[in-house]
Amino acid sequence: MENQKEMNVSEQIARQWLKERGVKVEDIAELVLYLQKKYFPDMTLEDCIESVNAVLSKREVQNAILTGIQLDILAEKGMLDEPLQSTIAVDESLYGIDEIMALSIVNVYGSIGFTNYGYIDKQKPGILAKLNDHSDGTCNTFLDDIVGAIAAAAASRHAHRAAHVQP
Ligand SMILES: [Ca+2]
Repeated sequence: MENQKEMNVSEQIARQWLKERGVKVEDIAELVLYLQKKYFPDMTLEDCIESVNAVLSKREVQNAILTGIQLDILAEKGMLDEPLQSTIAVDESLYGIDEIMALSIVNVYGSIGFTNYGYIDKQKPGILAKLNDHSDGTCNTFLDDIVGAIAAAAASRHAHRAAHVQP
């Protein structure tokens, strides 16, 4: 019971932080639709929202969201020690830990997630383009990968489920 309660708080805060960082569930659902619409033309935004919500209910996903956003915020405020402060604040391309952390989300629904994640990370549609625009001084070094990974995992979840209902 205590454990259950703790999990709920974690999901609640993870959702709240995503929202505060400018990412709505609908924004992530749009990425899922972008990934899946050519395979499932009948898929609706509502289906995608349902899948994103299922991904957000996973504890390992919440942990990645909380850790990543926390580091982004601390870097934005200049509160990390060097060399990490500069590395994260300028989103140094050789750092790579942001992508590694995102893989813990991608893994949740198996290996299709990797393909989806790689694809969406290259294309950067919708909210991902916004998160990669550093012109307003915000640091989204971890958040862009986390959002792409949630979308990739939600797309994999949908593909797995569709494979089970279709003959
Ligand atoms: Ca990144």
